[in-house]
Amino acid sequence: MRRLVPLLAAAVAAGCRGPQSMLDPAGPAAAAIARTWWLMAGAALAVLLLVLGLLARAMLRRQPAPPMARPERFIVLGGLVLPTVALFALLVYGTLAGRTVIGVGVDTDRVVRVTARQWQWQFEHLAPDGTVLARSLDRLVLPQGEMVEFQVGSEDVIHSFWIPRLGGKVDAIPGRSNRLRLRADVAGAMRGQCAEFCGREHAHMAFSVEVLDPASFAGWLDGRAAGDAGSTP
Ligand SMILES: [Cu+2]
Repeated sequence: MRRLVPLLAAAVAAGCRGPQSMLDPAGPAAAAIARTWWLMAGAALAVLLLVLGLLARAMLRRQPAPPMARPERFIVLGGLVLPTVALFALLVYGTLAGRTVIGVGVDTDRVVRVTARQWQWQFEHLAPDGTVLARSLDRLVLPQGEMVEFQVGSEDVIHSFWIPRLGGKVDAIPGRSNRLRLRADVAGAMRGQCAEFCGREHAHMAFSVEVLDPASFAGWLDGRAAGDAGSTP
């Protein structure tokens, strides 16, 4: 048992990592989502343990319980007050966390236009005047530590842009440009995925994300701008 517990804990923790794990956040938006997830999981576990404890107490009781003086109080407290307070607290916490997840009001360092189509992702780094500095397909290259505004749209059906280690999803809708601001604080490779069923190849509509340190990113962007901005990766 002494060996089993650390082994089990290691196995469970290993399941939380990986290039597409929302429980392994690499930026502020994903960190806010992971915090909310752990809070909800902890609260749900506490309620489950409470209910199981009460159930065990009732089942193990040898004598029949004496009748309650005011049984309706049990219903009002457990059935109305407890869920109302718990859900309201969660609503307030989730709404406040939502501002961090979308990046409301934060300053951005650069803009990337994301265009989804069946079944491919196109990424374009834009200059302040809107010209395309670099274009890539199914491969997103980002600078470490910079807040990036993604302008997400679609050419055909509704898709959903999602990089679990960086933040939440945003729908890619034809005729619209949805905004999402994300920052990658950790250099390295991760994975993004279309999160809205969009047809036969939906499950394969993934893309790689490469987060480079600022100097390497500047080199990559210069190489792209030098003449092959229109080419694929
Ligand atoms: Cu899709």
